[in-house]
Amino acid sequence: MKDIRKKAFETKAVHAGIEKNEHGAVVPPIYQTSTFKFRDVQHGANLFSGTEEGYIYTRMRNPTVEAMENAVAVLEGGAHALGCGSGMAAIHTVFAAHLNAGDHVVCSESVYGPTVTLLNTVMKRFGVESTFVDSSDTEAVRHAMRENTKIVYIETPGNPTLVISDLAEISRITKEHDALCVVDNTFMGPAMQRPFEFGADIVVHSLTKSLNGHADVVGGIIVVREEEMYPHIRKTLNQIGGVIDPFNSFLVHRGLKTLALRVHRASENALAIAQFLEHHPQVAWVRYPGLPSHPQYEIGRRQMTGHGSMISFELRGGIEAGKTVMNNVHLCQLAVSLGGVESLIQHPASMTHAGMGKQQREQAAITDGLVRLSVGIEQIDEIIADIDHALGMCQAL
Ligand code: LCS
Repeated sequence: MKDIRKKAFETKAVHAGIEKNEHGAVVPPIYQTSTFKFRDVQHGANLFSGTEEGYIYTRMRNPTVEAMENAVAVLEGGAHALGCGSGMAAIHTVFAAHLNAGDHVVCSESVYGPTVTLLNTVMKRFGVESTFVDSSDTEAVRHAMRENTKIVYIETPGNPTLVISDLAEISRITKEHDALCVVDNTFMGPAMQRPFEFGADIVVHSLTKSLNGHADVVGGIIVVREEEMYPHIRKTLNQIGGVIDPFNSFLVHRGLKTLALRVHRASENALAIAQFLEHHPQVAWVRYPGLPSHPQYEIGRRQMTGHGSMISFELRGGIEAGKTVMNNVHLCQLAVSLGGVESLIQHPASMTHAGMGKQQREQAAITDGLVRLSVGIEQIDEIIADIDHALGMCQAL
């Protein structure tokens, strides 16, 4: 399709990345091959030297992987994308490509737990220092910047507190310091937030979440705003080797086609659930970007075109009541991960964010009583009835 980038998001989601199929295939075929045959020795040498264009080896390039990468690049509005074996592989590859011993990272304090651990362990061993800040406080980000700050890493809304950071302001501060603004856009996805429009340099995703959307793939992706950033990251990924495989790429590409439908339905459901929780006598507080009570509601309205599917809340009965709810839901499943068609509930302090340690969790307002809900696309009254029933079990405590 001509000018795919100028089409509406829903149209791009269906058609992006499928332009070049042999035999007129409507869906990109799965090139489930590790290697590609050369015509002769000269052809192989030409491909390696770059004087001829073509495929060599699937860790380097694969047509099925590229089709999915192109689709995500179009949806994010970036120049190019690189599929990775997981969201963590994408994050690590960005760090490995851009950081040297002696460099410094400023990172949102409320991010996926293993991102904190990666910076505090592996990257620290390689001589990279990190400062974790409440990135909803733009002044705190400015204050944390140092001469050697090379990356400002933002997750907004943050996992699991849903704290929202001002992407335009933070990108501006990052540029003043000649650093890169890297945004983990996993929670909103490109249907509802496109960080490049606010000045971000690199976007990363866990494809495991809404972009695939069906809880059957682990994958990640790096999207770059400018073409010139691509070759170096690609070379780094090729050396580290954390690539995605063709079959998982195919599944993600299939999931992308319904991305807009899925996330809008999940977001509608999530708003209804957040409103239900906010008025429930057992609930101490609820954080959801679509509630005017969210502390950064206005920033969210400026940079997001929806509210997303993630809710965090705490019960008046604290963690014991939270455990009762998590143990008594039936439709919502007690499992980590998020952004799928099915509703999932989990306890960050003992699960996704356990590895951060209590002190760093407390600094990031990840309380022991916080319960996280990823809302799916099931029928809304049935999800609410499930949660209502589980909340009813707390009264017996
Ligand atoms: N970024 C965010 C915001 C995430 O939530 C996750 C995983 C990752 C990166 C890493 O992606 P992965 O390597 O798992 O593909 N988040 C999870 C969560 O909250 N529950 O289980 C996994």
